[in-house]
Amino acid sequence: TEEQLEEMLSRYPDKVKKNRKKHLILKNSAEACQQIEANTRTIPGIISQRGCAYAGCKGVVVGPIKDMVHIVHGPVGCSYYAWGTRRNKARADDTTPPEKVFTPLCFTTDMQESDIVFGGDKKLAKMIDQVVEIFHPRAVSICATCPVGLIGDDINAVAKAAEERHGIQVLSFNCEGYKGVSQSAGHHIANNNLMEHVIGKGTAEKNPDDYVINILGEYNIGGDGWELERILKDIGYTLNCIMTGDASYEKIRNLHIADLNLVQCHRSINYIAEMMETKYGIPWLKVNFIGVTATMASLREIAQCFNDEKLIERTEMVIARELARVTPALEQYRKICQGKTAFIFVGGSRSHHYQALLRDLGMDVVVAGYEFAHRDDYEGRQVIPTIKSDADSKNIPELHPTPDEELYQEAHVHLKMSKEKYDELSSRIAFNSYQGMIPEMKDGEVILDDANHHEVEELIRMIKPDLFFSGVRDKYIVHKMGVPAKQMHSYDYSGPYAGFNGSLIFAEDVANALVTPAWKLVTAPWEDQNRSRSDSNA
Ligand code: CFM
Repeated sequence: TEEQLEEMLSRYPDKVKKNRKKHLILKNSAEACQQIEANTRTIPGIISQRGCAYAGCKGVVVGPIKDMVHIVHGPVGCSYYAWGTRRNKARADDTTPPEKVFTPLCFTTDMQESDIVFGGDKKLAKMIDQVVEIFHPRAVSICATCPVGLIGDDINAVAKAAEERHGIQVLSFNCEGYKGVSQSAGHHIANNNLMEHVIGKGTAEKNPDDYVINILGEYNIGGDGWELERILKDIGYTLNCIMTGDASYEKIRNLHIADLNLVQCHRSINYIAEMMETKYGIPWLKVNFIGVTATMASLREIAQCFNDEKLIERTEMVIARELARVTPALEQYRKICQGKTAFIFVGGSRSHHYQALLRDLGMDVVVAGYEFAHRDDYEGRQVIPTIKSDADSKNIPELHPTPDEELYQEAHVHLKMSKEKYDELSSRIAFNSYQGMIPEMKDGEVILDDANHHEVEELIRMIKPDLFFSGVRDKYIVHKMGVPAKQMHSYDYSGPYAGFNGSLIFAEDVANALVTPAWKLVTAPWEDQNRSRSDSNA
């Protein structure tokens, strides 16, 4: 209730309280448009769950590209903590042999004090030479960490010289950690650079009869992308590229040959979706492949996008077959999950996507929050023109691509239909748009931006959800409160969670967590009469 939220905020100094209040909404559909503050600086001293711009660029968008070597120019810790923990899986395929899959490796210049004092650019140049000689990658990326920007190493000049020496593309990303208020800035930097220098440079051709699609913003965490590949290929689509989960540099160069872009994670990749729409005319469709109901709805929408009855039939056939296979087991798990509540706090899209899957299991999401999403991820893209830009958002340049003289085609041509048919379809299918998370939430549920430890603990104490979904930083605190917690970034070594097979694995994991008797044996600090409040915080 409002009073409980007020109580949670009452522990803050006035100025902090005023700030945090804007990041918190109690859903009330009677209010016309509930506005949230997002993508602004975390108050110094507050322990936020956010990451940095480097994490968003190297860790999220660029790092999963498997046939490139990604060099982290910086202290070894920056590289170490972006090494494998996200579980973005990759494997060799028909265009990328095993010796060109570098995902399991970790490359860093391991900057030392002397590099900070005398500059690290020579070390970086030498490292590129060694990497090319030993590993023969198709391309190289350099990602800058905070000290690189502070001392002024010119990674762009190093990259340019190395390109000339080796004849392969060397991309430099000025994604110093401090470049933005969160990893979201890093997504934007990565999107810009890939759009300007990689996408559209390939010469692959498509078969004009094929239905060629990309999935943007799918990173193959725990193998999610492979499950989607299985389903979409089975229906009959030509899956050009999943960006960037298990993606190759080669495929990204040819991203532009698709007829339709599917956008899974809007936050991290909406820039590329939008720019490709402008430059090539390729329409994009926001999808959600998390949960059986959401997956079915997305598959049906995609099928509608191409004017082909056979595709629609085939979609229904695959859906029917998959449903028959997973429903009986899901029903069993649903009996355990029914009526339970969840608190979900993840980066910038999962807190929305997983609500569909939890609803499939009969669960309600009582609190949902994002670490670093923007207002459009909460309220919908229609608010974008009203978002105030500030010094932090101006830090990242906006690219303004124009229609490509050779490759631009109108959306209806991409989708192989008449202009009239496309206009008619657009009235039913929301191309190039996203509704955000808030419209799908129920009255009385809490929406929370950039939460911190205090707020997470207080909300759990007040609401006592049956399950908490977040990351490793608060997982164990929540365990100690007697509430099972699952990591929604890495899936705790499980997965895939996407598509039909994923729903089943997720349901099993959730049901296991709910029936584990251990949680009832933990005495939450507020239930322990012998401990004072200050003890429990210690
Ligand atoms: Fe997109 Fe992601 Fe997410 Fe994200 Fe991330 Fe992630 Fe995430 Mo962790 S790209 S915004 S920056 S869906 S790494 S795969 S789980 S915070 S909600």
